[in-house]
Amino acid sequence: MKHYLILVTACIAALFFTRCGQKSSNVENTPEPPGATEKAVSDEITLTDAEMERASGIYFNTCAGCHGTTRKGATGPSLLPDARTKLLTTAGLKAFMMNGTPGGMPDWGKQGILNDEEMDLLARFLQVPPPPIPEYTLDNMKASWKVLVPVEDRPTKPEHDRNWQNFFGVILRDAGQVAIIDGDTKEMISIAETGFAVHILRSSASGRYFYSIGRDGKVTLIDNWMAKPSVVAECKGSFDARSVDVSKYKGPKGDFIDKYVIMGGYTPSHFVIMDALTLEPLTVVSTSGEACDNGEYLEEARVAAIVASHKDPLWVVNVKETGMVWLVDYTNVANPEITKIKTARYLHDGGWDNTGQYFLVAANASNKMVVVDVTNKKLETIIETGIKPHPGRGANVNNKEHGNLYVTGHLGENKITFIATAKGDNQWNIVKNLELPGAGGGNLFVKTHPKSNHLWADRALNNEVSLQRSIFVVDNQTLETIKTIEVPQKYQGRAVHLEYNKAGDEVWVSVWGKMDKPAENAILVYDDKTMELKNEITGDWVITPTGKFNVFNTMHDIY
Ligand code: DHE
Repeated sequence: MKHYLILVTACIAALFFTRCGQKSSNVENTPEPPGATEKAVSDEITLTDAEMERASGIYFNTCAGCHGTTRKGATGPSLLPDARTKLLTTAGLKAFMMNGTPGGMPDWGKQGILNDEEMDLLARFLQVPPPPIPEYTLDNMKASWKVLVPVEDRPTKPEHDRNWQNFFGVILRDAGQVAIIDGDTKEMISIAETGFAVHILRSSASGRYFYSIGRDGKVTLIDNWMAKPSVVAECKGSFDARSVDVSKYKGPKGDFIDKYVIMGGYTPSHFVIMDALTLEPLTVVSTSGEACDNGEYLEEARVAAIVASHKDPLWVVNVKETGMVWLVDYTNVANPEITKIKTARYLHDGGWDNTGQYFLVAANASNKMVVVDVTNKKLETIIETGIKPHPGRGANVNNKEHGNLYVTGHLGENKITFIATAKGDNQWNIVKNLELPGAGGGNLFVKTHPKSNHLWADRALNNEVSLQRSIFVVDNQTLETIKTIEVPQKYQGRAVHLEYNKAGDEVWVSVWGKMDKPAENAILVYDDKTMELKNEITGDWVITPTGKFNVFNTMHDIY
């Protein structure tokens, strides 16, 4: 994993800080950021050009997700010299990097991701001003755009007789690949080359295609109807990204099915609308703007979760730093109409309630869940939950006493929160805060299925190794934990992310181990009813599996 990280670090640093006309292989027109390699000097600390370039790459990979590219802070605190880092000093900053924090900062040093020399370099980098964010324009995107298999050369019906709506796309994070697995037979049928550290997959509205988005900002399009599902198009929409979704509104004549795709950029902060079948970039809209609470103008206003409404031609675009939820109408993509709703900071991940009217999103640095009434285009309510809510897409539990309950876990404390969503006096009340067995938070994902009476939760970011390796099963009626399952000892890594099969009777879990030890990585399949392990999907190709996405459940937003 380490060697790959260093390689990728170097590549991304090169993208950000190229000089003398050097070009990345992906993006021929990548512009040169002004002053990016100028020598940085603070009162006591200096970095050479080469150190600045290397430190920027390491920062980009390990820190920017939580602290922001401009280092103003988001899920994690500000890392600007004036605010904080000079006071902490090189030794103090290194201690944080080595040990992490109970609030969710990973222990990069202890995990062996950063060595002493790298932590020292990064600690010095954090005490000088950050480099500016480079531009990335529609022309840059067009230069990166490739159609590998034109639409007219793609199959008109599936080239296999597999149950493709039960396919799983599994992210092989550090291999830069996505595995397509037949959910009925558990066979790996294809490995698609997708690019650096794919973050999520989403299914097209028809389910035929998977879209992946990577930390390199690249969207790839995978065709599940091909005999061997493969990448048929790709386009890089930004330097860095986490979200992608498709147009899911049928419209009077099914006009928007497999019509558009939207990707959200972290760096630069913008969203891009592309043609869903070719990935031709069509429209770019900057998300920089005023913060929801104090009106401050923020250039770094990254796009966090994006979801697509099934009821209206709308995408819900969550702008992290400004705390604004944008409802983007895609009926006129050349000039999309946008409704901007002030909520809370910093927006991260979320999902639909069971009716598809309300979208619930974590404002994780405010310890709140925001509820947006998407049908009526307004803020519904904001709910105090716990320290750093992290729902993923959340889960919709069908509880006999309270009706539907939307569920989120928390990174910063041991709390699984159940929120009543059914209309009536109890709507938006927390009906239960569940403590899982063992101390501390670190829950990343929860999942259930309409056909199941169980909610499954991981604990991947807990400080305790045995809890990182455990998954927890909760009864949807009593809302109590009924089983704790530690993954088999032969697999060494964190148990992360859960996904049901189409029928809702199996739960798939990744064991995210080291890149150079595939035998210690696995995708485990549990029987949802008996909670027994029924399949272990392993092989040389199972390298750092993280998110898994079932075609049927993803196209219908079943969670
Ligand atoms: Fe994620 C979802 C951002 C770290 C695996 N992650 C999301 C979403 C965002 C996000 C904004 C919602 C996307 C959507 O629904 O449109 N994630 C970030 C970060 O900024 C952060 C904290 C740090 C970073 O630098 O990336 C981060 N995420 C991680 C991980 O370390 C995980 C465990 C493995 C990895 O890929 O690095 C991880 N994130 C995931 C997964 C989802 C996700 C699997 C989708 C869950 C789902 O069921 O939809």
